Amino acid sequence: PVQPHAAPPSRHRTAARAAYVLAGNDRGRLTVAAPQLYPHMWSWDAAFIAIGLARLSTARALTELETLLAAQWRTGMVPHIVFTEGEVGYEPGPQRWACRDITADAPDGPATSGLIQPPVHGVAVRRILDAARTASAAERRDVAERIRALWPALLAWHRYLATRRDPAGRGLLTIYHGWESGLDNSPRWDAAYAAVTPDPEFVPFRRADLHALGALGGAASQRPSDAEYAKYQWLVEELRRAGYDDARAHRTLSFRMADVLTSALFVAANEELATVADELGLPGVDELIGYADRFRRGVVETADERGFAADVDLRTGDTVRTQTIAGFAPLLSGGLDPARQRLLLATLTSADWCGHPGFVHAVPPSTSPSSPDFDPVRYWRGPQWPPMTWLMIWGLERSGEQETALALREAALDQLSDGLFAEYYQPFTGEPLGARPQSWTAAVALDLLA
Ligand code: 2M8
Repeated sequence: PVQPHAAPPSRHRTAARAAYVLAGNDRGRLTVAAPQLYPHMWSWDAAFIAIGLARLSTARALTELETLLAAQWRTGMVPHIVFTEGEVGYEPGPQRWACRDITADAPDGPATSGLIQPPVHGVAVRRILDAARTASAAERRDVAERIRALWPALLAWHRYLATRRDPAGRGLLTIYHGWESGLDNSPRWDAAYAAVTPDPEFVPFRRADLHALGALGGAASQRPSDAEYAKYQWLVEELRRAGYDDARAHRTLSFRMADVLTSALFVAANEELATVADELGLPGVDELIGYADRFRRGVVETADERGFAADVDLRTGDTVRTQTIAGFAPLLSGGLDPARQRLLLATLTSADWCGHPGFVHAVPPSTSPSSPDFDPVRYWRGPQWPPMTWLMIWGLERSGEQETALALREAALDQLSDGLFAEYYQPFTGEPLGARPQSWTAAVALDLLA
């Protein structure tokens, strides 16, 4: 007999495959972002992975966050990469960062990078606690205890961001590198990168990413260009020369952007953690709500008359308006007046975005196909990224926009039903691009299918 609410069998298969992918990328206490291209732990990947793992095992999901937070710096910074020992297939590797040789702020444990990534970890903590709701009393107790143990690290991370990454208190987080945004080569950063000039003496290192992608059958046209990479590498060098010191970085780095999407995610993470604190009787509720309020104001202040948000170049003071997915940041932070909220939603579903008639799946592209900067295959300049779709669905559901959320969810599930869990997708052909299987893609699939 057909069960009216049972998911179609192909969805069960997709979920099973996603779980299999995460198990395959599991190295015990961490999940590598993608075995060939990214054989280490990445900070915001780990958060998405924990969100997916929470559907399988709250204990294993917590382990992921514990591993990441064990690599926290003395400043409270959570590094964007935690290196797995013995893996040499990624550049820049631990020798290039040399964090421990350069600053006493770096941790004694595993080697790390010296940058950050968007702080979605609070969202993951909330999801793990939610997943435990239907678990046994013993599991619920264990989850609560482990979150309690992580709490000082989580608070220190948010305090680091709110102070050292927003010293002027404007409610926007500063990034020192496009890598910090997670949207590495997004057109958002083109103007800023135009002013980054590597020292002529500086010798760029090998493009290990192209080598790894080539082995997977992918083309260089799917990754950032060599010219972009030379600048990425040079900024790492500048950061080393600044001793990984935030005060010096704010003064000396040739890339300093106020990142509106990271800031909106910070708002959401603060709100989520505040509810966790409330539920578990943990300290810091007022502080977290204070951060959420301050950064929500910061995000909304950048929005235009249609609610579309922008980044700010802190070196020039320019507001940088680009047709990228970051414009939808207010859907994650909240705070728009109802009229602009409606306009922003209409933009999201319009032909300039998800509703483009040529798209195979109506999910948001990283850059609008109407933008002159759009490139359907090149990384963050056009392709659709499943974790971004997940964030939009999550933000919409959370703010009560159920109808749009549901349509996105269905489109996302269709895209993910190829079972390949690619890093990103060509919007017009549906072609899987980049690394595969990519852990965070499998993780968000698992969560959406649950
Ligand atoms: C990509 O970034 C790394 C650098 O951090 C790279 O290209 O080598 C981005 O997509 C980033 O958002 C992601 O966290 C990382 C690992 O999946 O890969």
